[in-house]
Amino acid sequence: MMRQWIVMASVLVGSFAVLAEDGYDLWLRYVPVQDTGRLESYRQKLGRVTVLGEGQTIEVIRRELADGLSGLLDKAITIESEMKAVNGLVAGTAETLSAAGITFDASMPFSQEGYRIGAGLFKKQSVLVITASGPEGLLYGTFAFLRRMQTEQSIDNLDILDSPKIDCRVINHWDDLDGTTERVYSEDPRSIWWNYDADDPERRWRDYGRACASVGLNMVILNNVNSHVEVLTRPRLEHVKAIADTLRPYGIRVGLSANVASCLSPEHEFRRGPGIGTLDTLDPLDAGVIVWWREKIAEIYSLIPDFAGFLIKAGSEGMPGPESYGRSAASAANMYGDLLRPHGGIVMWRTFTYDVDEPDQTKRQYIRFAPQDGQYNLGNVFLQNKFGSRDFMSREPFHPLFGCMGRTQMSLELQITQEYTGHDKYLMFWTPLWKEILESETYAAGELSTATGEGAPVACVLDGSFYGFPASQIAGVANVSRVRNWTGHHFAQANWYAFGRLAWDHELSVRQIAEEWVRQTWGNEPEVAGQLTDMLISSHETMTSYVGPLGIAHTNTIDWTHYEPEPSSKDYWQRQFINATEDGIGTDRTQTGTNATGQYQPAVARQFENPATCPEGLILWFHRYGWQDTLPGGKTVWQALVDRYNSGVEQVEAYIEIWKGLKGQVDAERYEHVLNRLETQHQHAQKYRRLWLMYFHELNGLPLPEDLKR
Ligand code: GCW
Repeated sequence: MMRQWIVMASVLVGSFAVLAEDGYDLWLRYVPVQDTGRLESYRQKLGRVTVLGEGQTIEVIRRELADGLSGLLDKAITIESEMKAVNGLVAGTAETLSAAGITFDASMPFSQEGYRIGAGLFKKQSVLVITASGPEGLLYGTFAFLRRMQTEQSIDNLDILDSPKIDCRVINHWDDLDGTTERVYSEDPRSIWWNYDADDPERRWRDYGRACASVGLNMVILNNVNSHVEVLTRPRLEHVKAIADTLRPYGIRVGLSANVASCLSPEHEFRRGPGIGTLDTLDPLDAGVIVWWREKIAEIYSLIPDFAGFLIKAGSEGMPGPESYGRSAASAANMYGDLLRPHGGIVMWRTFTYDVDEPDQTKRQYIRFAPQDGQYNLGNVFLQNKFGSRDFMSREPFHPLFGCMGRTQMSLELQITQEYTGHDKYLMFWTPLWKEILESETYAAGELSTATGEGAPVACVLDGSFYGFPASQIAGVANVSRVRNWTGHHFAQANWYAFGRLAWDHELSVRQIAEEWVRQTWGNEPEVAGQLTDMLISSHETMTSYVGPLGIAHTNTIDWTHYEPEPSSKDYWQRQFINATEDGIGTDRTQTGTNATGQYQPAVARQFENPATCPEGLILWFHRYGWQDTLPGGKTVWQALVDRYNSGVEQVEAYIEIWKGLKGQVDAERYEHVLNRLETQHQHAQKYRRLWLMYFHELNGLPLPEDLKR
């Protein structure tokens, strides 16, 4: 660990030690417990620590407990492999516990990945037990136990039973084979997977595996959905095997984005390279195509026996698709699903296509995919759907496909990275928006559903519980690069952490996740932790106030970066998602307009159509207003917009003040780094406000705020 103790004196908090840190350790810092009472009680309870069993994952558990407990308890802890005496902690699968003579009530049902922490008996004396039916569950239980201690909670009388609500919890890396990451969202352009010149790349892979496992993530797609055909060639597959071998002990299976044109012969060239096969067609029902893919899949599994499967972007943004051969997405997804099933692999077919002939962009995915409900095989085929019908805007209503696909395993795609929301330069925590989407009631269960308490929120459609589907999947687009602290902004680590925690348990609250991360990453000092948690929780709304106030979207550049504020995007996107003219702003997507609301269940449509029940944060997404019309909240549209922009700028100013007040209470290296980024964010918030209000003012002639030039 890259650490160095710096002892600092502070008038406010007395003399204390602050670590100089570079963020590489993420939330797994394992610094000594500060609360002396807690520390004493932990030390007493953990006199001996035993990990039973053998195998790669068990070794990971041993290492993690040794490092974690030695750090937290501030003394060297040796992990024993055999049960010798009581007074302590033992981790073992149900099988190894009973072989060691430990009795433990394991009667409650476990899922394969679930775990239990509680009291057991060894030689008639009590012992603290972490157990699971297999090593992966034990790994998750171990991390959960360490998390309790990192956040300085009691470990007395524990009785915890936990298991994931979603089966496939997947990170998608948009990383290219040339070693770069799409749009450099995380400071360093280099991918952690596809650079062959890195010193000790396995160390990064291992530490990545630890981080993912610590929050329960179990699958990783290593390459961009805009997939280079070349990824399925032998040398690349051997590289993938090396990554898979490194991540396997952490319970992580690797998969790849596959390009459906791979089977074509080299004369055929689509986006991302010529074919590597021998064929003249990619028609998924063609016998030769099926044979080619069967053999390719067999080759992959001969190298990587637990390969996760394929993520597929097809018929979208220049990526070839089955539609050009007159076949549906479902026929292709099922073809891959059938071939992967015998090996235990899955297919994640993306719905992100928008070349349907329909003027309102937001309606196109529904038009293409809703008629295909029931055509996708259940079990190992998923339809991976972005959270909204556009593209990871700062706020969008939940995707209408979640409310109408009762016979299809829908999966939710989130963006952990911040493509349109400030890259790694803004302090911005996605979780409030993710929860808003997960908790959105689809009314797929009918009108009375919520009244009877049996609703069908997106979360229950997604986790399969509502329709009783056999499997479930969720994906998040990564924000990781080779930058030392992984994500550029130290606070962007929180989005990675939160994605894992929510994928595991979507019922966790925003506050719980934020506070857990803050305490582990910045320390348990209550005032500091409280301020940082509040800042994190409010940060999505803050960013939205200047990036997407009242539901307008695409207010940043349409160039490759999607980063800078840019009112000159007054072309197509401006008309679709802002639609500002002399007489007003916003788009009527109700029945009197594009009728995008008609793609939702009637109760949802009514909610969005009625301005009084439409969330104010989406009002201009669904409604068009004159500049001086009054919104249900009582302000004119112009005033509400001006106020939103102002509050966005003021909130960032408040974050800077809070952060400056923490000087000396967080380590100097991370302090300076975050301060610097907050200042950039402040300049950006002002720029958004200035450029967009000036642009609107030129259209409507209404007075601008006095201090706009600030
Ligand atoms: O809007 C676009 C992004 C692309 C991305 C695409 C997608 C990887 O700008 O970078 O491609 O969405 O999600 O397929």
